[in-house]
Amino acid sequence: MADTSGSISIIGVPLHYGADRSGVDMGPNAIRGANLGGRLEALGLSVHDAGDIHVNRSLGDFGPVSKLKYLHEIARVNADLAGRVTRELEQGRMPLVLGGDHSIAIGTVKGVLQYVKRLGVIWFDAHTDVNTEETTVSGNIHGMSLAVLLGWGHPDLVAVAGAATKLNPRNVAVVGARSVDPGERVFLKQQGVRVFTMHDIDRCGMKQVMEEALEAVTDGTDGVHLSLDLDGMDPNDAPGVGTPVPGGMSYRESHLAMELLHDSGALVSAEFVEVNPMLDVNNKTAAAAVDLIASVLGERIL
Ligand code: 4U7
Ligand code: MN
Ligand code: MN
Ligand code: MN
Repeated sequence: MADTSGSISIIGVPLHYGADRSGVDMGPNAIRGANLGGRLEALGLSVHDAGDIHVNRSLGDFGPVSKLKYLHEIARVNADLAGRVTRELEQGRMPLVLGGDHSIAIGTVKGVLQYVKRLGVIWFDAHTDVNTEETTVSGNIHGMSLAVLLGWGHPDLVAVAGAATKLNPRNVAVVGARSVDPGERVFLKQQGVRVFTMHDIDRCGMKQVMEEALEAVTDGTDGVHLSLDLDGMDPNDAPGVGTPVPGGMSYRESHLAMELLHDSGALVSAEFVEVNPMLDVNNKTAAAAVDLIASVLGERIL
């Protein structure tokens, strides 16, 4: 496998259809605008901005066309994204994908899976994102992306980059969960996905939770992807998200998680999603995203 440790490729995905709420499409530029490039260059990394994946802007007038809102455009954008992510890895660069809503994990992770067949995933989130067409109440695809990546969900989404391109549930760890729908609970148990809830973090601390999570995602894999939904953080520290849930991971706990993931040496790709500048307070959430990105890529206090 190519060594991507010194070279980063930023890919923006200004998609909001998976959340069915505007503003999150401005996330990539809000994160870039919080001095992302400068912070990464200060770490000695070579930073390449690949620009944004194109999203059709004119679908609002038509409204949702099926139970899965904006299914066709979301599938198309994710297929594009998957191709771009694979290409960056082939050229020796670590993909850093900026959302956009969390439905973009479908494209990011499937793109990485083309290159790293045995991939572990840390899913940092208040939610578990394992709804399907059968269980979803909202119809919002950003609540389905992890199910799709495990091979379950609408065929048009599972087919992105090939239906065989999927994760092993044993190598997936959700960290920070505190809002899980009834149908999701059943699915998670059936699949055997490791879920570290806020209760686990309260009881055992972030250090132990991340050690157990990293053990699961590195066992028999060749690399780890970080899918970080900013709503995993506490809304006091990251208010600019569309689906905030109280009682989340603090700024310091989130940092520690990133530092331990960096120290594992297993990180091959990352994405930071659900930053909504229209809901943000003084750019706090975009700034927190940049702080966490820098931490997971090796920034230290001393
Ligand atoms: B996010 C929800 F019902 N589960 O399916 C749903 F609570 O990517 C929320 O984690 C999904 O932000 C949140 O709509 C998706 C809801
Ligand atoms: Mn979430
Ligand atoms: Mn999510
Ligand atoms: Mn959300």
